[in-house]
Parts: sequence; structure tokens; C-alpha cells
Amino acid sequence: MYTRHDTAVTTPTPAQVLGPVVTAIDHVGFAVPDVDEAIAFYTRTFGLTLVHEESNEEQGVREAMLAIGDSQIQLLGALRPDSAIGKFLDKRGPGIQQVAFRVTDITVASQRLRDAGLHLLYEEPRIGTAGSLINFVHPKDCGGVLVELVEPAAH
Ligand code: V0V
Repeated sequence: MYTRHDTAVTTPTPAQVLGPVVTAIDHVGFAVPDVDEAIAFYTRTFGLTLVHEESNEEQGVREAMLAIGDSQIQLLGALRPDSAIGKFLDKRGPGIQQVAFRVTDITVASQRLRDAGLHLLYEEPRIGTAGSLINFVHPKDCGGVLVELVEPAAH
């Protein structure tokens, strides 16, 4: 027979479920006015290696990933002025636009965060860098930080 105490112990909190699901800082995203200039700066100045480039029409971004150990910085340029990056650059200027948490399962992570009362920007995950699945927590719910969830594509 379960007592109240037993129930409290066996029902996991959102943190207990999310702990093993969130595994790393996948990347930190920098909004930049010129992606090529930014690539040149970070490769020459910090010796970072460019590992991936693509444009994501849906997100309105051109992006470049530069490796730092197991993590990356993501240089984000605007394809359109009315895109998220275009508006960010216009309102705030260049700088850190997002921090991306790598997750093992974006559906589990998103649902747990919704259950905890946080606003996820998308109903369903969308396609991100290199075929990953992504979603975002609104910055108003994360102390002013735009937190991205990334489930990397299976290789
Ligand atoms: C806006 N705010 C931010 C912010 N953007 N706070 C922190 N970090 C940011 N990046 C604040 C802003 O100062 C306002 O605060 C409030 O949120 C509403 O801002 P807004 O200018 O009206 O902006 P919105 O509502 O038009 O858009 C904000 C959101 C938008 C976050 C909803 O940027 C968005 O949909 N982002 C998700 C998509 C994205 O970022 N895509 C580009 C990366 P006050 O003034 O009200 O206090 S694509 C990507 O990362 C990929 C492909 C990948 O990694 O794979």
C-alpha cells in the first residue's frame, strides 16, 4: 500500500525527469550583421574551426557553426529584416541571442517544460541546424534568456 510519503518519493519532479534529458550546452548563438566577417574573426582570433554552414529559410537565418570542444558557437545572420535575427539586430544590435540546451528527446523536454508552466514557442518541434529538431522557451519565462532545445539528428 502506498503512503503519501511513498507517492512523493516515486512521482518524479520536472527536474528529476529533465536532468538526464538535458545533456550539454549544444551551442551559444550570436546575432551578427555579417556572417563571413564573423567567421573570419572567430577563426583568426580564437583559432576556432568552421564545422558547418547552412541557410534556414523558415527561420530566416544564415548560420555558421564553429566548434569549441564538444560545444559550438553559432553565428546567426538575418536573411530578412523581419526575421527573429533581423529584429534582434535592429532592436539590440549584435550579441548573444540564445543559449541552446542539447536534449536527448525534445518531445519529453518540451512537454515537461509546458507542464511546469513555461511557454514553448512552437506546438511541434521544427527543423534546425543539420537536421536537428528545435524548439524555444520564451525569454520572458527564462529570466530574459532565449533558451533553445536541440535534439541533434541521429547519425
Ligand atoms: C526578444 N526578447 C529577447 C530576445 N528576443 N530577450 C532575450 N533574448 C532574445 N533573443 C525580448 C524583447 O527584449 C522583448 O522584451 C520581448 O522579448 C519581446 O520581444 P520582441 O522584440 O517583440 O520580439 P518578438 O516577440 O518579435 O520575438 C521574440 C521571439 C523571437 C523570442 C519570440 O525572436 C523568436 O521567435 N525566436 C525563436 C526563433 C529564433 O530565434 N530563430 C533564429 C535562430 P520587452 O521589451 O518586452 O521586455 S534559428 C536557430 O537557432 C537555428 C536554426 C538552430 O539553432 O538550429
